[in-house]
Amino acid sequence: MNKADIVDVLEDIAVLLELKGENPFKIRAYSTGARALETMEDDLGELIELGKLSGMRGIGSALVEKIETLYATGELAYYTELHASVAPGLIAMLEIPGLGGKKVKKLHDALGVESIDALKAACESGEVEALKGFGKKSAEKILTGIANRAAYAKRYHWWMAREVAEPILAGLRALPQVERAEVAGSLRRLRETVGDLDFIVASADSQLVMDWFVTQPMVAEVTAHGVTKSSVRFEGGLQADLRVVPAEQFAFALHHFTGSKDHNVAMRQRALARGYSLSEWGLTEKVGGEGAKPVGHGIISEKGLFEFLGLAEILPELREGLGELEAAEAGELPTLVTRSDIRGVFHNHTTASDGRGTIEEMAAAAEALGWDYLGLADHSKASYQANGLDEARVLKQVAQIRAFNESGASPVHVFSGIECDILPDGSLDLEDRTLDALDYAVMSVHSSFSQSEDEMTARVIRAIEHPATTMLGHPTGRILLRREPYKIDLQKVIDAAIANQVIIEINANPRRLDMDWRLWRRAAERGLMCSINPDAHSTDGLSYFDAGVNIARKGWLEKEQVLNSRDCAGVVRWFSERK
Ligand code: DGT
Ligand code: CA
Ligand code: CA
Ligand code: ZN
Repeated sequence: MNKADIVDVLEDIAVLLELKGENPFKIRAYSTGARALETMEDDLGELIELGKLSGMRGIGSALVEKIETLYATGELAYYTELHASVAPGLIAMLEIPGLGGKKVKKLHDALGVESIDALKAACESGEVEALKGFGKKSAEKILTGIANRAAYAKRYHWWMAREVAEPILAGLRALPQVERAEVAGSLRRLRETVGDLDFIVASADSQLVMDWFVTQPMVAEVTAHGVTKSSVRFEGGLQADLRVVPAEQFAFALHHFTGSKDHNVAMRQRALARGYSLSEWGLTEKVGGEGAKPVGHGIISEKGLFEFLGLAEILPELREGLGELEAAEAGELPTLVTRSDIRGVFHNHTTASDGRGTIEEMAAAAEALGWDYLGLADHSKASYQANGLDEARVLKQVAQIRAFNESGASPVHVFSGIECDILPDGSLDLEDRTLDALDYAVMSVHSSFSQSEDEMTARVIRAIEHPATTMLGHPTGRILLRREPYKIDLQKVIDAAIANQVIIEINANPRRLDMDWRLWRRAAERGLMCSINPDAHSTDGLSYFDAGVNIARKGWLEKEQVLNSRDCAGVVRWFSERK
């Protein structure tokens, strides 16, 4: 676990202890420790290795071992047990602005409230404002906080949202009364995160579809139950809207609720310019109002709608209001890379570093996916928390992979790679002659995230300019919904990558999706090559390449711009020409 995540855990512990009414000195030890760790300049891994953590100002003796455990394993039994010992409703209350551990404890002790709903009732009945230390203002503030919770609502990784959506969609399609059903919105546009799900159904019996939807076992709360629209919240918090429309409106509703807003605005303007008014209900003559004459009767698909407006069909993932109408009009939409174009993947870990699959297991999983080749890129020694490989272990693995290929045990060709750390000064973690023994190398930043933008940019460009560099790994280090990207001038990085014929990856881990889709179209036009890399740490992790294909498509990438679409010989050629 990295430093920022450990800081979060320590802060969490402090709040939970507060909530339990623990000794203030104990609580302060954790909050002080969190702050000390957060502002610490030194590399945490180095401090731990040198045994210097216990000497750091602000880090008490009780914390040293916990930080070391978190750093090494990402888990801490003390924290897990503490978390489990507090009612979930009280933990939810902590998310309301202005409510910390102390206040939640007070509300719980004095009023017995153990859920947001109970707290809301206590505010409305005047119980909260009567409480010492609260008053009318804070009761009102709590109520607004509760009401705004939807607005601050969490987003979810696309991968997780899809897992929730799929069984619902399958269930809707299986209802005999349902003619057509789709998920619209950001999920269909393949955005990296999703706010809520939007189901669109064509059916003549809307009440029955609604009744089915709101009674699904994974529904935790029904927030609306109408004839044309219902909304629910699933266990885990994700919300979903369902709209049922008559079959003849389906294409228009699907297009409208797929969005994006910017795309819809551009489409409506285009319709207006041609004398039509476009909405989720359909197309009418521009006059508007009740008497407006409907047009475009035979349109039963989105393709039909686009054609009616003189456009080639624009796939949902391109509907972001970023010039897709212009490209569709000019017949210049890209032929997007597809999942079946992928012949293999390059950035994957094995049991040699922090992966859970052996060379043999990973190759078998690649074979099951129908791939021709698999690149293995374990961590290098500077990532010692991930059991990174030193020079000798790299060379040993190269020999193992050669023997595996020569044994003929698998139709999958395994390429020997490495995910080599880019050290803080931009030098590489392994010696040139070690890197030379490999087929390819992915270079990644895993430390000193808090460098200035200039330092980080220079650091990464120095690595790109090294002749052994084949690819740049997760170029911003972001963890979606959790950790911001480190500061880096990606345009300069892209320029350097193009100049040095270095590939930039789309790290397909659904929590990363780094480099961002917004940058790909222009970068690829200028000659940047992409590789879709699942960063798999187990055989299951290989399936993440799907999420990477999504992002490549959102970035307008075609097959030729993605290394993974080449056959084995094509990949060998790419590697050897750049050595
Ligand atoms: P999300 O849920 O935040 O991840 O993003 P979306 O795109 O799924 O947004 P959502 O669920 O609010 O609405 C679904 C689509 O409906 C949206 O992409 C476009 C359309 N839509 C919603 N509200 C408006 C609006 O006020 N104007 C226009 N033109 N379209 C809208
Ligand atoms: Ca949505
Ligand atoms: Ca919605
Ligand atoms: Zn990495």
